Amino acid sequence: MVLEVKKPRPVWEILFSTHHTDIGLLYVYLALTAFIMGGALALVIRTELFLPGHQMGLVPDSTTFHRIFTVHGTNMLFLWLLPFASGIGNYLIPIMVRYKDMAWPKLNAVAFWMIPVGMALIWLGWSDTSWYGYPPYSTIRAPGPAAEMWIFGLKILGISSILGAINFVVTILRMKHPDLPLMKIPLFVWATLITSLMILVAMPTFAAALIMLYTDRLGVSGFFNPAMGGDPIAYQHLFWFTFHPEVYIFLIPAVGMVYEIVPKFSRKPIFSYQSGVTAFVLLAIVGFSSWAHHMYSTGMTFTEKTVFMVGTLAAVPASAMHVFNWMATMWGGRIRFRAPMAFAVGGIVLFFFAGAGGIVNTAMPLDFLTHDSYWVVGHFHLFVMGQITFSFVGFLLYFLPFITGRMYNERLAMVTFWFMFIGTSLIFLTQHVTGLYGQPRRTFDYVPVQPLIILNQISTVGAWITGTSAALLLANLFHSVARGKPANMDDPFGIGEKYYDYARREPHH
Ligand code: HEM
Ligand SMILES: [Cu+2]
Repeated sequence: MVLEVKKPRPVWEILFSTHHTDIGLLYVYLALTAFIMGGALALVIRTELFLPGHQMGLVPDSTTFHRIFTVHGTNMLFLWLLPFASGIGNYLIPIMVRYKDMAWPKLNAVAFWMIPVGMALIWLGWSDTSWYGYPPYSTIRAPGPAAEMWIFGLKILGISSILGAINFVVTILRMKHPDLPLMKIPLFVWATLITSLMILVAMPTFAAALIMLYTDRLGVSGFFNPAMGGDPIAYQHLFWFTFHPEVYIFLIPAVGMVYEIVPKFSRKPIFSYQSGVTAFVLLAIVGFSSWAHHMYSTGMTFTEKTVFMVGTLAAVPASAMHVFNWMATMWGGRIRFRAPMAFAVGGIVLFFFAGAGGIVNTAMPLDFLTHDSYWVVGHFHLFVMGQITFSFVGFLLYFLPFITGRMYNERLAMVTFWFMFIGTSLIFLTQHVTGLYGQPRRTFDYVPVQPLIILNQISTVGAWITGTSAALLLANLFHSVARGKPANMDDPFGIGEKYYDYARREPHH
């Protein structure tokens, strides 16, 4: 059951493989690469903002700044979060549903190999449309071919995730071992099933919006051009109908991973499996009922706003169900606070703050204060960097011995955790206050007043600390793969439990 890295194989054998563990690892490698590349851009952004005014040399002009945060945002969401979740899913889902591979292994390889293509388009295009690509800027002013490359890059990534989602749904629902009832599959499988179904509902809308954006740019249509009878706000509805649910598509796999970690390291079964499943389903529904909370300030009627406010607030109990479930699992458990557990628990703490900030955005009168300010940047980063990235890193460490047969350095991993936790809190909790002081997002300069300077400097120092933690993580991973101590494969974390759940019980093909 311990594999790949132990018996070296020629690289091309892995690259041309259609086996789900190989594809899974390719996804994970690509995602980690993207995380580091996107993180480097984040450091550039924050360093530029260390002082008001224009830091000569680092970012030559405001257009370059726009290009940097556009690629950073697009990269982090579509090349770090989605591929990492798909990678772990590819690796584990067939094992967890007891089938020999994904339902369609070749399709699986195709879906993976579309991602490097999309990645190349996005990085080489270096678009400045922001990851929203809102018209009219994206249709009238944004320079080509950057914007076209961004459109086609996202298009390819979107199709890839649709293909991947179909494969997951079919694998889980059709290939599942007949002796394994749906209400017995691990919660991580439920998480993957729900996110895949959400992708199938959400993505086609955005695929259509991208085509409309492209033909608008060509001048052959005017879907979003008022002069031709179009409506730029329509784009925002299409966009958020996909991308508000998308935040749950990012979040739910991370929640599934926490469900793998918390019970094992608390040495207690999950408090309530049913409430976990229920909360996944509720989150999926709520995800689609709340897209227009991104658009309170676009002039909707009071009734519309109220409906979306209630729809959005419904996410609170659904998310809280997961958190209560984790806390009740930990309660009275014999907790072993090793690094994977530290990352999971740290993620839960940041999840709490992210949710609390979200309630403020949801309350529509308050949203008029926070909208498009740094508050929002702080809020959604507590999700994407806090809860989601923390869960991913925790899971990666947890899973490492299983993949490589070797152990990472526990002490270094705990130092990494504290750096990342303190750094992330410094950046993004502070940004809430920055936003209340009125700093708008997506600008590379700010008013040189004392509070703003200090707040930005705290954020930037936090970013450097977080950057250091990422470097430590990488060093630990490399060291562990090459020279780590052989792990005790019966019980690598001393939690009195075999990796039994992840051992293949069907023959390898
Ligand atoms: C050390 C970690 C990070 C730092 C310091 C950082 C910093 C930033 C900054 C300063 C912006 C520009 C905000 C604006 O002006 O609107 C930004 C945007 C963004 N970041 Fe990050 N980021 C980090 C990690 C991440 C991660 C892990 C993700 C996703 C998983 C992510 C996703 C995004 C997205 C989606 C945007 C929005 C871009 C846009 O508004 O068009 N970031 N980030
Ligand atoms: Cu939203």
